[in-house]
Amino acid sequence: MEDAKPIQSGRITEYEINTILGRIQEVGRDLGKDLQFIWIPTLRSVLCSGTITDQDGDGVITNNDVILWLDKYSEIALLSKYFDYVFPQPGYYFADKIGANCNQIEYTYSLLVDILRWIKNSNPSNVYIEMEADGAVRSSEYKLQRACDYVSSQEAISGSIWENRAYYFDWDINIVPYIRNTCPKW
Ligand SMILES: [Ca+2]
Repeated sequence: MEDAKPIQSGRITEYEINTILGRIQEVGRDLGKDLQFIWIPTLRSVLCSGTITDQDGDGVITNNDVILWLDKYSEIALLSKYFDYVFPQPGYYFADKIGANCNQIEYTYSLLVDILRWIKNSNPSNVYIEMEADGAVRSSEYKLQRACDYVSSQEAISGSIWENRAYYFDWDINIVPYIRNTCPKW
């Protein structure tokens, strides 16, 4: 590829990602195994860095500006072709706000729904979601609700939870059944 582009401040280039993919496929052939190349990018790096400005020019900052911001700065649509699956981390469980280092705009449930709709509609079909939670769900109704919102937001968009998902649950796998006591489809 001649148009190798530095990704995220030059830490890795598109050319290098393609080279890693080639190596994985080569090893997979040697071993006779179907190896997969999976990417779990954090959306917080795009959503929290910088002050989100009025992208659509209507004078107010709304969900639409956040979606246009993602269109402008996310590299997921560009790079997902190199991966078997991509599971963006919405960051909603961890961040109550986004923009200017997670301190500018409320990360509301309606924004989560719009961001998941963006994941589905503005990215290739191998892009899904990472479910996110940690031990705080055990002691905080608020955190448990934020975790369960990942289920209802997928259902709001697709009528059901997405068929492929990655999971972040800190170090304790028992977090998953704990959350499922409240929202069984998590
Ligand atoms: Ca606006």
